[in-house]
Amino acid sequence: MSAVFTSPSQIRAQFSRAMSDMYRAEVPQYGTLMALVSDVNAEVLASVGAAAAGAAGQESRIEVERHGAIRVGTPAELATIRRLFGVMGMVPVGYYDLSVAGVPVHSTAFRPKDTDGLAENPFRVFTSLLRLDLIQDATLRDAAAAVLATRSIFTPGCLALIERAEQQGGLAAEDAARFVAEALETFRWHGKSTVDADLYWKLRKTHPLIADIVCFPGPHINHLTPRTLDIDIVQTQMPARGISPKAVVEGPPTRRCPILLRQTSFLALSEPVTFRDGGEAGTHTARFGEIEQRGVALTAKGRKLYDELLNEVRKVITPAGDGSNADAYRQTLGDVFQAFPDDHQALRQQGLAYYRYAVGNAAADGGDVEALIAAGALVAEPITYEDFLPVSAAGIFQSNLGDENRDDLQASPNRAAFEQALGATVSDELALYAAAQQASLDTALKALGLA
Ligand code: OOG
Ligand code: NI
Repeated sequence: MSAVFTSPSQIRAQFSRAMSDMYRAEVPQYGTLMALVSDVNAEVLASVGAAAAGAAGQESRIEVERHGAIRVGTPAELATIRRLFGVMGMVPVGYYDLSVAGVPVHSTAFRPKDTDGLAENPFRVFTSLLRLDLIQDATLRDAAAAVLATRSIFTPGCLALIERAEQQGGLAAEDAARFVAEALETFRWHGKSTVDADLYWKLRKTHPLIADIVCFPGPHINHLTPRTLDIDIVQTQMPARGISPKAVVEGPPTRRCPILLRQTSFLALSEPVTFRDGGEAGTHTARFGEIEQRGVALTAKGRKLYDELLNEVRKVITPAGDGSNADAYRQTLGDVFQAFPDDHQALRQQGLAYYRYAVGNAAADGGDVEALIAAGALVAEPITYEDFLPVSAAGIFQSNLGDENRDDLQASPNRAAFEQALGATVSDELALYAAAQQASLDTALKALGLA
């Protein structure tokens, strides 16, 4: 029966392409950035190859790989977004509390969670839910809630097709194409605010992010991020193409063996907005550009070391928004991260990162995993980190909010409330990597007759 359905991965690929086309038409710098990333990736593939850039066997995926980000206003919106992404085989993975960094949201990433789905199309969307409970001014909080209560961010056609997909267990080709077109509408930019100018400015003064989430018809996509194989080259070449990146790259330093995720962004647009009451028009800055480079996924032990080292760096130096201490920051980051092993054998043997095992060319004489690897009977490739980093995400949020005043926030992670809003639990990303590693090892040992 399912043979008549378009696969979730195909729908996801179609949707990712449609989103990219829409965003390129709305934000021309995104097109410029895509061209730059594609040039640099081609150079890297030709010079050192995919494996050296931390992307062994991922040549075809790299070309279409990107993530996006949206921010929704209510639990009901989040719950329906989950069902919408579910049609495309994207499920919530990970919980990110951004209140620790002064941003009144908590988040998850919708993404394919199995190895095959990631290989078919790794599109992900970082999705944040506004936390009205963190707005202290009760009048403003109520006004924001009232605005959100009246909007409907999904087209009727989209809702009907989500339901059909859930009931049938999939969508036929024609429905899938219509679903992609209808779903896209939720993420479109609208320059006309749904509120009066006065409320917009009040919310914006409380926190620019709150205005961005509350005052528009829907959760416009705020960036789409292509994956590059060398973020340092892209960062240095951006100015020549008329793009000025934020001063420092978020995440780990430049390394021989890339780990986790490195990201940099640029402020894209100050967009004209008009208001419901015809109040004086203004500009709103919400949409930006970003690039990412992905490395090997770290185990809990590796992640602990990463977090400790990053903390140590930030105790000595915090990157200034204006870039004035960027060189010193890079220097300190590099120095402190000397303590993080930078070759795959060490990372693997010390249990710091995850690897995918496969049968090698040499015959197996038995022995343990290390002996099999040393003999060439078994090979280990890094498993790519498919998720996000809260400290980096906060840096990305901040660099795109401007330096306007905003109220201080109380750090208060609340995963239970997030999952209740979502109507589902979020998967534990570390458990997914561990399972992928174990499954690959089991399969390889069986093939060697050693199971
Ligand atoms: C999301 C920022 C987080 C990332 O790549 O870490 C993010 C947002 O600004 O809505 O996209
Ligand atoms: Ni992003």
